Order: sequence, then structure tokens, then C-alpha cells
Amino acid sequence: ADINLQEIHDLLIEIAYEAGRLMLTATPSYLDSGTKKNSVDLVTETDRAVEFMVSSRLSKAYPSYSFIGEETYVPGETTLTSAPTFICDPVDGTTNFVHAFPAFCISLGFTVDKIPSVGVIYNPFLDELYTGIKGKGSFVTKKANGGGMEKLKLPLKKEPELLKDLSTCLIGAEWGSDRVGNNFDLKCKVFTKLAASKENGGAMVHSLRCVGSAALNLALVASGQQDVFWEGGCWAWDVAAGWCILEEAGGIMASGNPGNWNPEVDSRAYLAIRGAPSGQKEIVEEFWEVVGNGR
Ligand code: LIP
Repeated sequence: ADINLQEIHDLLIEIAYEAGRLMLTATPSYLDSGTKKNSVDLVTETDRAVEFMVSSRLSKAYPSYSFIGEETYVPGETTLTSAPTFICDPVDGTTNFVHAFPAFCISLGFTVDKIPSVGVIYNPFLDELYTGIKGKGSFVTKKANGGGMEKLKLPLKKEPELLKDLSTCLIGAEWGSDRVGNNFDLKCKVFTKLAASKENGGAMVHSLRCVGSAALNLALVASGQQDVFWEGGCWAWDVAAGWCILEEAGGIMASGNPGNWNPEVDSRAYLAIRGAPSGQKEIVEEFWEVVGNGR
């Protein structure tokens, strides 16, 4: 049957706004939020309530499509297939959410043949909505000046400056919740190499940012507010929506197996570069060179 991406996109926006209302009326506490893998991998009642609302609404509207959600994910059982699939992170940036740091969002992706085809990312605190449909562009909708009801819908694809080299880039990278093991070691290495002076074998980038949400990082790269985003240890729900929005804005996902995405099996490290008239490939090469092939 034909898949109507526009209709799916419109529904995902409606759901994202409802999720935003749930987040803004919640009163999470950083002292008594639950934890998952370790004491810094936080989860709240809101994460679960939002995911339940999202999956209920989607299964009513599209009963035959698959659903992958962060809070109901079962390792080894939940896998991305080529079937039409909704991929949901109910609250991406949960740590920010419980601390009231204004960078949290819902991330809703939709894949067909494992290709991110619709993406909706909504930050309710800033009332910023990033959306994309494969082949139809991506947009940010935000409050008009003065914060009135009227909203501005701006295309993300613009003609930004070319990318020169890593030294002039603003880079998003995340610590995540790994604090031990290979992933942690890799992150320490990538952070150090990117920041260090050239004499010390580094790239001496303009700076590094840890905004605390992979989805918002991708939205920032898509809209040219960051040049590069790298994170090791992401799951499908962290990147599915942002990937579509990024590509529709002329950006590229340089790792994560574009075209043959297996979020379970692949390295789970993602490197995103913003849209630019030239320099994207060079930045990718320089990145791997500097971090010593830390894919
Ligand atoms: C978060 C990611 C973030 C990562 C955090 C965490 P959550 O997702 O988006 O980029 O660094 O460790 O996994 O858990 O807030 O949905």
C-alpha cells in the first residue's frame, strides 16, 4: 500500500505538541528520578507516560506499522526491519529535563526500508519544532518575535559558508551515560583530540558543546548552529528523526551506515556534518584522521 509521508508527518507533529504539554506540566525531580543502566542514566514517569501516549495514538492510526520506543525496547527482541516503523524517544535529554536545563525534546522518526523518511523533533521549552520529510525539505517552526501566537516556519536549507577545516568548527559531542569501558575511553579520546592544540596532535576546534540530547544536536547541525556532531553509543531513537531532518537540510550522516542502517549491529557512533557548498567530505576525513579512526 502507498505510504503517505505527509499524513504521517502531520500526525507526528500533533503528537509532538501533545507530548510537549505533558513535559511542561510535569514536575520531575533530579533527586528522585529513576535510573536504568547506572546512576546517571535517568528515566522519569514522564518518559514512560509520553511513550505510552505516542504508541497508543500511533497504533490506533497505523495498526500495521512497527513501533520502536526507548522505554519499551527489549534488547535482542526489538530490531529495526524494512517494515514501516515509528521510532520514538519520548524525552530526549532526560537529564536536562529533570534539571530544567532548556534542551530536551521529543524525537519522532519514521523509517521505510530502514531509511529515515520523516522526522519531527520538538523542544517544548523553547517551543521549537524541527521537521522533515524525505525529498520535501526540512523546516524549523518557532515563536515569532515577541513570543506571540504567530509562528515562523523557516526552511533549514540555506547557503551556509563552506566548511574550511575542523579548526574553525563548533562541534557537538556528548558524554552520554557511559562512565566506564570502551565507549567511555573512546569519548575521552575524541574530546581530547578535538580540543587539543595542533602541536599536541589535536584539531584545536573552535569549541565543543554538550547540549545533552542527540536529537537536538542533529537539529542544531541541520540548521547550521553547529558544524559537526559526533556521539558514540546512540540508539535508533536518538538519531532517526534528526537524520532525516539533517539530510533534507543538505547535511550528511557520515557514519551509522547510510543506506544500510542496522542500529543494533552497527557501531552506534554517529558523525553528522552540516550542509555546505563544499568541505563536507574533507571534514569527515580530517575528523577520522584526528581521532585515529575512532568510528
Ligand atoms: C540521551 C541522548 C544524549 C546522550 C545521553 C542520553 P535520553 O537520551 O540523546 O545524546 O548523550 O546519554 O542517552 O536518555 O535522554 O533519551
